[in-house]
Amino acid sequence: TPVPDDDPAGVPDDWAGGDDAAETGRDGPFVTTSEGVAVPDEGTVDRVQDALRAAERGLIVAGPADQGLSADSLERLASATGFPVLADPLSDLRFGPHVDRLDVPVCGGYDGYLGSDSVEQWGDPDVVVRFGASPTSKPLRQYLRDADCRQFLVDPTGGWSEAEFTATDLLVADPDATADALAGETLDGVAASWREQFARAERVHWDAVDDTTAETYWEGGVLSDVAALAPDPATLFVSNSMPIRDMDRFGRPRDADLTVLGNRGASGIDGITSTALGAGSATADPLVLVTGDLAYYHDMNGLLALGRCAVDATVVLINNDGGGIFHMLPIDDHPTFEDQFRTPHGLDFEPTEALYSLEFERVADRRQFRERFAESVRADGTQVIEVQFDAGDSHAVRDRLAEQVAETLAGD
Ligand SMILES: Cc1ncc(C[n+]2csc(CCOP(=O)(O)OP(=O)(O)O)c2C)c(N)n1
Repeated sequence: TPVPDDDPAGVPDDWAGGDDAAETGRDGPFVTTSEGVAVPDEGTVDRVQDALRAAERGLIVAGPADQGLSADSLERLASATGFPVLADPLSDLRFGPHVDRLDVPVCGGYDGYLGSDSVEQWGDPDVVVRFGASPTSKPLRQYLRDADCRQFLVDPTGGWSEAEFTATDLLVADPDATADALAGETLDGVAASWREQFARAERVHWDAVDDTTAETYWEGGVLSDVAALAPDPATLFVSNSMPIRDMDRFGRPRDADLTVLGNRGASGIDGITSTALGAGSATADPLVLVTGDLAYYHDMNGLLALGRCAVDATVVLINNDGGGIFHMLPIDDHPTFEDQFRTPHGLDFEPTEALYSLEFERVADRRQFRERFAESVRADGTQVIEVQFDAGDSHAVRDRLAEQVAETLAGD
């Protein structure tokens, strides 16, 4: 098609009109950005410290955050206040050396026990200091929503990023600067019994998880094993739907440098594999991706990045043939449930081995899974370890486990 003024000789030599930058690009970014650190003023620090000092039942809640509160500042604040810490898996504070170093409990099992009658009898917290976004855990969000207490939300962007709108005070300041300023004085007026209640609930929860997982091969047990067996350091990318919920409830805090990443938000399960492999290409840590079968299927093209971006990964593929999460909806006995909600596909993912030059292995039990996982995280290349489950059975195990924890907590 003839184009008016088209030059048959191609792009003229002087196309840039003498502008070197147009030809060679700039040296450096177009805009240089310098970020400041918002520090809370003295009056605010005094005011918050007064509230923390007066608290008998205080809590620190670390929600999902990228480059949020650091472990060092958390340690300082938790030591100064004596408040138990509830650490979301996406807060970057569920795992790390502070877990063993701190005298206060760093809790990771709260999703499994906060809704129980026993916890209700402990009474509401009187002060909560929150960092990051709204927690992944629905029981924790509801606990915070229902608690009649002062809630300080530290949010450097002032975005009021919470789902339940329960904060009473928004502190628009840097998380570390705020925690460090508050920790400048000892504020520990917390009742020892409050700390012990959380410590005991954690013991009961993790004992129940260990016992159940020793007896039963189930989805939650896989997440528990992944958190326990991941090498130190490691980057764990956990898909939406049940994997992140199971990591939240069954990923036990430990002294290991585990960076847990997720992709929760408007894009849903779109691009899980691509995001995980992108994260893997930006770190020297071993990369583990835990994904459901629909998420794996949805972004199978993303596996091309394994070769293109030279990433090695351990992919734990939890195949329950469809969206297992939908069993949690009250429509799981409706005639449309299978076709329109669970959407089983019956796909065999083994051919992704040849397509994307990876190693695919289907394991049959927990022992095999643990062995293959431990080998894979040390091995070169990418291994997809498929574990197959019936989603309904795994939900029944989750329910039984929560009941067992509630019963034990209710006993002496
Ligand atoms: C792009 C996109 N489409 C649809 C959804 C709705 N959705 C939420 S969870 C889910 C099921 C995911 O299934 P799977 O990855 O197998 O995990 P499981 O539910 O079995 O844990 C779906 C389809 C979504 N989040 N994102």
